[in-house]
Amino acid sequence: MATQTDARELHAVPSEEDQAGQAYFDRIIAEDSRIEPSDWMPEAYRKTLVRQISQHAHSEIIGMQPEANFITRAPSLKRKAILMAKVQDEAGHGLYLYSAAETLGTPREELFDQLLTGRAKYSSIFNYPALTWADMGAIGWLVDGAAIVNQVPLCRASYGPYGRAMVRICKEESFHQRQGFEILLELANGTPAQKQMAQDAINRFYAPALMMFGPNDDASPNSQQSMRWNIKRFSNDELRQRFVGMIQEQVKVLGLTLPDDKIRFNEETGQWEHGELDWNEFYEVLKGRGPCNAQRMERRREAHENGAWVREAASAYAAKQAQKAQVA
Ligand code: BYC
Repeated sequence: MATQTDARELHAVPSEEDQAGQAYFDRIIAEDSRIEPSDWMPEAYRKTLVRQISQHAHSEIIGMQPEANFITRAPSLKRKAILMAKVQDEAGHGLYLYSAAETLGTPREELFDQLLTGRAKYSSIFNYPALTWADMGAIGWLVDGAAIVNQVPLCRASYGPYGRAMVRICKEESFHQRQGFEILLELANGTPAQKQMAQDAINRFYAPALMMFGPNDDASPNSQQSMRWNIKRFSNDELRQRFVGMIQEQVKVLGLTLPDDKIRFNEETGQWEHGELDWNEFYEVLKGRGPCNAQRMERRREAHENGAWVREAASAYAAKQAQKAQVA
């Protein structure tokens, strides 16, 4: 009888099917082509994708909260309609992404459970409060702006359903960024108090937006492997520097400033440089100790419970339709 160790060793020898699968996978990645749901893929690749795509989905869903709080406080009907559309877009992004993650074999209920029990991460940025109307501008310009810089390369991610979902998401994010910029532009050209409100929002969101790209490259455990698999195309620092270069130009149009006197273009490296970020603060937020973590999670759990009847009704309807189809 095989001992446990023997059984593990036997299991460690890849089957012919796995070897052929691995060879196919390696070729597709080397050709910079796409892996589809029915293709063989290494378990670690599948796991990384479920992790990243589901965290991204959770971020979209939790990310609805800071802006949703301002729908009733928008300064005009037009602003209210635009903000409602934006928040709905974020819900849509969450749904495309949960669908993409499900194609990897993890059911949505399990992903929800991971979020609701605090086992899954979501973007650090959404644990900061939105205090004034100008924050709607700063979120659109800086948060959606950072999201675009991070996500445009993900349109070329090697996993087909993820890359395809990102194409539509990025189109909508560019509208979001422009609406945020426009809110700030109007405030910046308003009264001195309005201009100050816009500056204050930028001051508060600048560093947290830069942290959205993740830890510095030398502290990023997943980047190298994700880049080898063509999931990520650029490192966290490369994208962060690109973002700084972009916003330091745009802020001039606003007639406002970024709260960082270390921003400069390094001619030698061809990269933008910026001041040190407070990584202690970042890890505190990741551990659930940011300014709004508890509030965001409480609100999410409440919304999930309140939506139970919708899920039940949808399941009952689906079961009824399936039964009808069987009878027919
Ligand atoms: N916040 O090895 P690393 C939006 C985690 S939604 C929290 O560099 P990776 C919007 C990371 O997950 C925007 N956690 O990781 C919505 C990892 O932990 P685990 C959301 C972070 O995966 C509504 C650990 O730290 N965008 O735009 O190679 C309204 C080490 O990091 C963060 C996406 O999700 C963070 N900021 O790279 C408005 C984009 N950074 O999993 C706007 C897709 C890092 O090992 N995701 N961590 O326990 C990605 O591109 C990558 O997952 C990341 C991290 C760049 C975020």
